[in-house]
Amino acid sequence: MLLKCNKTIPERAKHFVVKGSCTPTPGGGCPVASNVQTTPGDMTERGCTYAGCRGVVGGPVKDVIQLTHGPIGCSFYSWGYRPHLADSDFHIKYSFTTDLEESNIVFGGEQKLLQSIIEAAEEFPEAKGVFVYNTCAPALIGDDGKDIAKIAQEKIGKPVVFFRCEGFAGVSQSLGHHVGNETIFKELVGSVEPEGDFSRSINIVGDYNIKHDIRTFEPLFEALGVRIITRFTGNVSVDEIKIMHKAALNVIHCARSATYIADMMKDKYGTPYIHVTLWGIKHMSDALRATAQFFGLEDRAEQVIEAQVAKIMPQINHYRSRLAGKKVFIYQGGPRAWHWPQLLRELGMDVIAAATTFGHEEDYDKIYENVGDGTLIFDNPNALEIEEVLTTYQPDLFISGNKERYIAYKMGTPFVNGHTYDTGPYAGFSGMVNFARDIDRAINAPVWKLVQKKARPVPGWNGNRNETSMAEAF
Ligand code: CFM
Repeated sequence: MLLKCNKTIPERAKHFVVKGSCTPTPGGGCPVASNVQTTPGDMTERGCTYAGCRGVVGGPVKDVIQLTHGPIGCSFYSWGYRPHLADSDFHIKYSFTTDLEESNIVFGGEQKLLQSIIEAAEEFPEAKGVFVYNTCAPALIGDDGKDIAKIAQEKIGKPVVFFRCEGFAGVSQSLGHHVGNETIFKELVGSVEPEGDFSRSINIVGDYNIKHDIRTFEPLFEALGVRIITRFTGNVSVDEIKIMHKAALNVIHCARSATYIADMMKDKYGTPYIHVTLWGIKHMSDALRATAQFFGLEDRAEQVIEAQVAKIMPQINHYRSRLAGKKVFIYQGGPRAWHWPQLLRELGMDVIAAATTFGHEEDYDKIYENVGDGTLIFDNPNALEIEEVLTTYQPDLFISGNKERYIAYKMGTPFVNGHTYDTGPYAGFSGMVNFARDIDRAINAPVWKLVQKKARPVPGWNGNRNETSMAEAF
């Protein structure tokens, strides 16, 4: 399917399908093309491998020096945009960089890296280690950062973990997740053997504590009698990562960014894992049930679920009565686009268009499974495509990130920030109420009475960037 705005890049057609009018893959999955290099001319919103490693997986570790080996911009623009909160703020408050300049590119940056690690460790003795992220520049000139990390580790007497996550390495930030998982697993997991009974313990794998999501569900697992030892990687310390191999079960939330480490733990330590969703009433209940079943605690799970659901239902029913029948366009980085259709149905709403920035085949298969016929599913959107979809599909709500917020407002579409949350947290039972409240505020805001609510095309613009410029259209 080719949008009007893609007349000049017909390669985009294979990244769009409509469920019900496309031929599924032989396995019954979604036939959309994904996880491939962006076509030249397509102004992608994707991030780089460094972004996925530093911003998503490594960055939330709360007690290490987060050091970017590269030009200063890589450090500044990866600092503080994602609210992976913790009960301390060292990882958010400071950003460290080797600040590579022209002379370092000419003569090499290794010496500067070594000095930076030592200086930062001396300046902040409270830090429990150093995470060093490689960027494009030192990778291109051939700095051996891994070797420097080894030397530095001996000098400072704390772990120095080097991530080979140079930005150009993959087609999106997704490779950075993989690099982050693999490096942390190899360098840290299992490096300490604690005493104690871990028979009723789990790791939450792939939750990054966006706006304190973990606070909504950690007490629920505790109420089952299950202890979370490591949260990979939201509100987590280096010492907790070192012992994560002791858990009896890995409970995976974000399958896209963190199944890698669970697979490696399964191979090396035999740790089983389950995939769950921790947003929404049905999903959260299912997650507690599946965890309880593993430990033979089914009765407790039913008690916890019953009490929690009873508590939130009056508010959920209130919001449902205000939101029922509304149509949603959801565009997220990856899995949230398939985690959330169920949750939106619980509020009486339907997804009519769904997209991801870097989802893989499995993510699109899950979206396909979770939406109805007629839903547009597409991959790696750009701003013009988003405008066209808002115009032609006329959703009542657009759930996406801050990059898209003003496209939505410009087009007159109510918007909720699904990446970093408008208020949050959104996970767990109590988070579901926050999510419903934010959606209600967006859709039923009085401002829509004053402006035309539905997305509309710019007058005179036919969607083809070559034929009529936006400036002419105005
Ligand atoms: Fe996993 Fe995430 Fe997501 Fe992700 Fe992200 Fe995020 Fe996301 Mo933004 S780890 S894939 S790289 S659930 S930062 S907490 S919201 S794009 S859908």
